[in-house]
Amino acid sequence: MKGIIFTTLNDMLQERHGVSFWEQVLHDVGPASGGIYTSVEDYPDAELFQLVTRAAELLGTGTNALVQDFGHYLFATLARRYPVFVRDQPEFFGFIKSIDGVIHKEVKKLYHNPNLPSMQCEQIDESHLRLFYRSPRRLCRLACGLIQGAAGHYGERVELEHGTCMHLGADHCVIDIRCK
Ligand code: MNH
Ligand code: ZN
Repeated sequence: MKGIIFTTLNDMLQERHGVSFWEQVLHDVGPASGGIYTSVEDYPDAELFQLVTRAAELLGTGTNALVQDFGHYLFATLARRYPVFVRDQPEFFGFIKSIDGVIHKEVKKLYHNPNLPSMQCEQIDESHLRLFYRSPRRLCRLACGLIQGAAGHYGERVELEHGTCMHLGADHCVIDIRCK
């Protein structure tokens, strides 16, 4: 996993819960990296899962909810860092449809060996987009949060429905996005 994911998790938890909370998480997890993350390096996926799991335990919230919140927060960071991707897409569904073929394709040129999901889209009707998420990392909750962040950016009120899920034994996840 790219360092930007870790530095952003660090930012979010520190901003919302204080520097001592983040230090507690690092202390409890004892990551091999020492917890000093830089955006240009790669860190083990397992380390991210450990950090999120411990933070959720300390906060008394569910891991799924925290991962989704993190996705929402992460969208703002990514959009600030790569404004061209939102600038090029005037509409919310257009933006979501551009993730696989444009955004993550560019990410592959910018970063060395990024681990990216596959996200295919099927437009059901003008207010309903169906997303097929596939990734061995099974970060569908992160995807849901990123989608919510993007919806907020485009001023859309959305309802997400995540029925079919890899965490429930399916070989892919389906996320239905409905604009209200
Ligand atoms: Mn996207 C991971 C860039 C928008 C879904 N995304 C990553 C990574 C980068 C990245 C970099 C980290 C790759 C790695 O660790 O090796 N993503 C972007 C950028 C934008 C973006 C620059 C827009 C700006 N991404 C989105 C949106 C979604 C999304 C919107 C949601 C639908 N991205 C993901 C998911 C992952 C990810 C989910 C986590 C990896 C995985 O699921 O396998
Ligand atoms: Zn899922």
